[in-house]
Amino acid sequence: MALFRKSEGEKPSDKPGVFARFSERLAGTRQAFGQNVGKLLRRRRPLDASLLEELETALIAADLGVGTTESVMSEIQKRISRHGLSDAPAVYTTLKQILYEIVRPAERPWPKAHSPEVVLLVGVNGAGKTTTVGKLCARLHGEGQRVMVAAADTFRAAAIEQLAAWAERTGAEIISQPRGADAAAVAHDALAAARARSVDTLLIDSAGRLHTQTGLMDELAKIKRVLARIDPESPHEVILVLDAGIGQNALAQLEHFHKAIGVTGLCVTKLDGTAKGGVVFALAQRYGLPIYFVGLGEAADDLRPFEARAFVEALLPADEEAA
Ligand SMILES: Nc1nc2c(ncn2[C@@H]2O[C@H](COP(=O)(O)OP(=O)(O)OP(=O)(O)O)[C@@H](O)[C@H]2O)c(=O)[nH]1
Ligand SMILES: [Mg+2]
Repeated sequence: MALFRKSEGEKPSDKPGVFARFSERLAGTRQAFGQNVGKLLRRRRPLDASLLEELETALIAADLGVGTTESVMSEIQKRISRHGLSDAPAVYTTLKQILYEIVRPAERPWPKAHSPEVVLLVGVNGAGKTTTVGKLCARLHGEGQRVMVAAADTFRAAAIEQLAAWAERTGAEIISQPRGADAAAVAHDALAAARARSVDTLLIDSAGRLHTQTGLMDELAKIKRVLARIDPESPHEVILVLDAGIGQNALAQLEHFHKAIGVTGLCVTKLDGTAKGGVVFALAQRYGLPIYFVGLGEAADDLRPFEARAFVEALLPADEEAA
């Protein structure tokens, strides 16, 4: 069975549903794009140097980040001369296409290559790791999978309880040890149990940490080493969970975590409650990692596979809708 195939209610034929959900939940970021980019480009204004300068500022204000804005602007310049663009609405259409091309490679299904598929979720405090594990449990359970979670955040008793509550709600098995236990030992026991019980997917929750906390970053490396002792290819995925609300800081977090332990994919959470979702473009460009999922709310079904087209359309709607 294909892991993470689209579940009920979001088959490719159900694009309007996916588009509507993205549109509705991305209201904050859409407003940021509308106020900055949309307002500027939807007027029938001739294309000149000042328009392009204002566009550059607008993209930075919409949280694309300086580097991504620069590459977008240089691509726009190329297409202006290639296609003879002459007014703002033509640039709007071209910009949408360029933004789509940036995020399109990040829309990649999670490859199913192992059984159990071992997934380690990492990130700073409060990014949404435990909630994402819970939502993934619900999603995979809905696909008929046998799912296990490992409570490798052993710092707080509340963290273990939070995960246990998700496991109970979603029918997942849980492996935990009392607070203060060695996180790597929990991960080790969980993988051994997952193999013995023919689990399809093992999701390992981890404690929030900053890259400056060397001891905690070393702990992640230890979890990886210990897992690899049982299955040299595991963990098969290391997913960095990033809170979209932190804007450009997400990029620095990606740099640090990637350097420290090697990240294989991203989950961008809390896109529903922020105006800073433009950072997704910068994240998609950096390292070319897949964005497996986005968090569009707190409920179990608010974790959605990233859809590049729906994302761009939500932020920069078609001219007729946007007017
Ligand atoms: N609106 C919204 N809230 C979210 C989303 N994902 C997570 N949250 C909320 O963010 C808060 C923190 O989520 P957790 O899952 O506990 O974060 P964590 O990374 O496990 O936190 P630590 O274990 O303390 O490091 C909770 O209140 C979640 O409900 C999302 O996509 N949208
Ligand atoms: Mg947590």
